[in-house]
Amino acid sequence: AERLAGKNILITGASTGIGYSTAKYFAEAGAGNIKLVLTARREDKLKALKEELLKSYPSIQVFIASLDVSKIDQISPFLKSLPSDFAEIDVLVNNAGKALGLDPVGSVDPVDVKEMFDTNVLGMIQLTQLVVQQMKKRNKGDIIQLGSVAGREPYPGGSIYCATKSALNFFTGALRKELISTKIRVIEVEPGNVATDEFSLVRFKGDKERAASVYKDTEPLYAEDIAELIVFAATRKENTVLAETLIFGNNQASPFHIYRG
Ligand code: 8X3
Repeated sequence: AERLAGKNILITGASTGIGYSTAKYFAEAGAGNIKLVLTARREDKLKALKEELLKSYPSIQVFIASLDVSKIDQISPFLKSLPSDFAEIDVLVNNAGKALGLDPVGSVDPVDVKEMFDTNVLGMIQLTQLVVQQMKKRNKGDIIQLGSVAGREPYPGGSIYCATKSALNFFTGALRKELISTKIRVIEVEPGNVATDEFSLVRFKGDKERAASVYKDTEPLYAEDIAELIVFAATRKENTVLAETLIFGNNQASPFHIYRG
């Protein structure tokens, strides 16, 4: 808790899944003394989360704002609109992201290609560029990136999603190297399958059966498992950077190696 004391943490995609769990885990780990800036497209979901957080941790400060990171023109105005108490970001969690479909090259809808790149890559880059400017001025801060096993090992049907996550991985690696002389830490977590409420449902456009089949007969990771890792990374001593962490459920060892008992 001491290592998080007074910190201002910005989480994108906080309405559900890993972002939602990460907000809760930071609230808990912050022992009442942190600030959270929570963004997502759906403000009603953020409102409910804010109420829930304040009920359990009345002394934390929470600011919510509707933000679609794929609309990159809206990112700078959003940062400028933050109340002064929330304006300096100590920890940025670039969580917002999505996969759409599992179609082979030749059949991927160009609308999906654009949406994945806009969200997972261009929005993430724009937000990071703006936040890193302020972190550089203060010579501190943590940038926590949601990568994926898909950014390390491409799989059939994942051409676009894998390309976005490998773009994130290389962007992140370059940034970490640029910042070696600073106190800014650049951290990437790379999950395998995580059974969240929406990731596979969004990928398969509402097909519940297909979404459930991804995790069927395995014990997958859950959003909380990734949230725990993110908070762990943010609470290491200042000398320590969890640069890249590949994290799987115990029944998975690659996109192709999944034991279904
Ligand atoms: C999520 C993991 O395997 O669906 O990033 O690409 S996977």
